This record gives sequence, C-alpha cells and structure tokens, in this order.
Amino acid sequence: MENKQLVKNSKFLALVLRHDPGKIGVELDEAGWVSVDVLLAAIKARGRQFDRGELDQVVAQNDKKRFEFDETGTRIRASQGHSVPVDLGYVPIEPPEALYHGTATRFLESIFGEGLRPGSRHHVHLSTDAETAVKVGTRHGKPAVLVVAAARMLADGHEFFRSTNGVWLTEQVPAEYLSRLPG
Ligand code: HQG
Repeated sequence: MENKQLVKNSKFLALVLRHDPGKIGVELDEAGWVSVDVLLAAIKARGRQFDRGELDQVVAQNDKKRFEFDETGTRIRASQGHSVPVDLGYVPIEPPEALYHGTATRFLESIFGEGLRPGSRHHVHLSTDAETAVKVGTRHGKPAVLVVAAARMLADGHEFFRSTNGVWLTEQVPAEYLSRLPG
C-alpha cells in the first residue's frame, strides 16, 4: 500500500476507534474493542474498500502503533487517545523521574495557571523523550516542551499508566509539577 493511502486509512481508523464509531454504525465494547469482521463489514457497507490485508498493514506499519489486535486477532482497538468513554484496563505503574509534554507556546499561560488538562481525551499524554514532545507540540503551533515531575506526582498520590504503544498517561498535571524546558 502507498504510504499516502496508509496514512489516510490510519486517520480513518483513528476517527472510528477513538472518537466516532457511530460514523460507520459500529459500537465499541467497554474496553474499546470491536470485532474485525463487524468493522470491515461496516466500512464496506459505506462504500469504502478496506480488506483484512490492508487492516493488518495499517496495524503493523502504523508509525506510532496506534492500534492493536486482541490475542485471538479477531478484535481491534486503539491503544490510547479516545474521546469516547472506554476503560482500556491499564494498571497504574511507576513512571520515570521526569516525563515530557509537548504543547504550543500560546497555551503556556493557561497551562501554568490551571495545569495540564486532558481536554476531550481521557488523559494528558506524556512521553519519555523531549523529541516526541516537540513533534506533538508542533501540531498545535510554535512548540514548547514541559517537563513533568512524575516521581514527585507519584509520591503525592497521582497515578500513571502506560499504553500498549508506550504513551504515558495521567489524569491531569497540576501546575506545581510543571517546568518549561529551555530552548
Ligand atoms: C493543551 C497524538 C490550555 C495541550 C500525540 C495540547 C499525543 C491546555 C492541547 C496525543 C491545557 C490538547 C495527544 C490548559 C492542556 N490550557 N491548553 N490548561 N491543558 N492543554 O490533541 O497531547 O498521533 O488533545 O498541551 O502524539 O497534543 O493522535 O493532546 O496542546 O500522544 O496518536 O491542549 O495525540 O497522538 O490537544 O496530543 P490534544 P496532545 P496521535
């Protein structure tokens, strides 16, 4: 599959599996899973060509491994990033000392006022490296990287999760745990 088509299919899958399953008339279960057969049939019914081979390719070649099959390969879900109410079942784990969050400079004043909020998603998304944070921030404008004092948050009772595709998640980050990475 062409890279362009792969990206298009990935974006469409992300929309359906994270934000709007109703768009093609499917329902996610409480952990975000949908049957692969049901999904492919629903896509086909809406006149879009997307066979099992193409789905496998999107899951395997996705740059951030955004999607996963269950152990039987018969169900699929997004590993994180949902706005629809699902419980992905991640268990709290100990984070590294510091984590990073990429944002745009225009949000900084608000963020240092009220902390990092999840917005329409379930969690604030964090990474273990600043480079990823720069990329995420660039999507919103002029990037700024925030350092999150994760170990201190943990000590103060905040929970952290790591998605199957390696994104760190926490419910919110109060401003006292944030500092801006110079540069
Ligand atoms: C900002 C991508 C003002 C926050 C990425 C961000 C990520 C505030 C924006 C994943 C704020 C929300 C998520 C506050 C937070 N005041 N602005 N108090 N608190 N914000 O897209 O983290 O490619 O919902 O800094 O890699 O940018 O989709 O979150 O700029 O992991 O797989 O509000 O999306 O992954 O934006 O991105 P988003 P995000 P995928």
